[in-house]
Amino acid sequence: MTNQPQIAALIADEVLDSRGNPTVEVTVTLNDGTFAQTTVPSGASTGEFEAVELRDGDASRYGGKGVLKAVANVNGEIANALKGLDALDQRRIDDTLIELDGTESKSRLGANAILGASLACARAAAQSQRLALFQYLGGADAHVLPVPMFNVLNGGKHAANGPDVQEFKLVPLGAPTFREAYRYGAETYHALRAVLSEMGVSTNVGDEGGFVPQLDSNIAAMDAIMRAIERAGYRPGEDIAIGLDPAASSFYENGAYHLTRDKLTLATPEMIGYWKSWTDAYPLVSLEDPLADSDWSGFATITKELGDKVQIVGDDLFVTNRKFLKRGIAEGCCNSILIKLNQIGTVTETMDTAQMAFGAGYTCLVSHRSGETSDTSIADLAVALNCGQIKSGAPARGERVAKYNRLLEIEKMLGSDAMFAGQKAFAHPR
Ligand code: 2PG
Ligand code: MG
Repeated sequence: MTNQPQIAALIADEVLDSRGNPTVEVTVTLNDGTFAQTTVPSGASTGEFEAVELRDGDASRYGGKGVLKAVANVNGEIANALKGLDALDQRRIDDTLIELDGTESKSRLGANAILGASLACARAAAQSQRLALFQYLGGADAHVLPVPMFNVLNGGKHAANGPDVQEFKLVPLGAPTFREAYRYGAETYHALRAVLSEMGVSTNVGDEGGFVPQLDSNIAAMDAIMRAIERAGYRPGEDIAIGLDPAASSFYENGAYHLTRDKLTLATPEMIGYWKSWTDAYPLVSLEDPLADSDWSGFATITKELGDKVQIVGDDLFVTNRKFLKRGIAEGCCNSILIKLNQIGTVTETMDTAQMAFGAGYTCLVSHRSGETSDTSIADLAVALNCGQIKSGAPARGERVAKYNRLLEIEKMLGSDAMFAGQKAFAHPR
């Protein structure tokens, strides 16, 4: 017999996330005495085919958003099924969870319950082996520090009265190290606050810590960001590029894109033309969900037209699911995929999706959710995958900087082995 650590117990609880909504926290104990905890994030602009987050629907508690059912599923069925399993066999743990749930969408037990269990097990296993999570998940080769994408200007579903475009992100790809990239981002964030103040618009912040100015057009936000980059003393494009997540499904209705700020209603070809003009005028390196998640043929067209200039990222389109990524690869949609653990629901499936993407020459961008906690697992996941890109919101607000601060720690642990992805992270258009 081996002395592999086994799962001894799982205990879940209902806690609150950064938006004040309930979420699932799971603590796993192993028979060697190790224990580890994780908390599950939650999205607002969710893809139609994401794994299902189980909410109680009891209007008398948290407006129906309670997660007591998901918590009970962890404490009951899930704990029973996982108890005694080899804690180091993550694939078996995750397969057990998937089979136990029995649905394609993880709607019976809840993707929040399942991810909480899956990730807590991975964290406990790493700890029992005295490894950091990134080393446990990524092995000896995990050494690439991702380029952070700092969401400094929020709109869409993350910010009432903001731009239609959900995320305007600073991409400090010219920095020599992660630590310096973090500094570039924070300094430019503060410069942006000054630029917006001078313009006489609000510097209140949205769900991901970016400012929410009331501007007359979406492109006005781009100009403010360009000014902020320069004011902070950086060269747009060379030191700091720009990434966008329009989250276009959120302004797509009846077959057209409705840009309220611009007073425009656009069909797909015009929407593509709109993004083309932005790509020509600004140092854009990443464009996520530029079209709605039902607009597969539009995605193929925009990838063909702009994919050699800018990374086209599928988030709502792929929902971290191999089934949709496979279709995207076959149809030439995107050259990059957003990687979110809770869109698919287990650690193993998440990593399998990333591997499929790499195999097809797609880049991977590891992502937080708009509803977050202080859990830092995604920082480790990004390094484990050596994928070179992460987005975790602004370089401000506790739940956002927790991930970036964890990357500082990882960079220090790796010492001279650490390699900052930099420009190279964006050098592989399909
Ligand atoms: C996104 C995410 C994270 P949400 O669209 O990429 O920024 O938002 O978590 O609301 O889906
Ligand atoms: Mg997105």
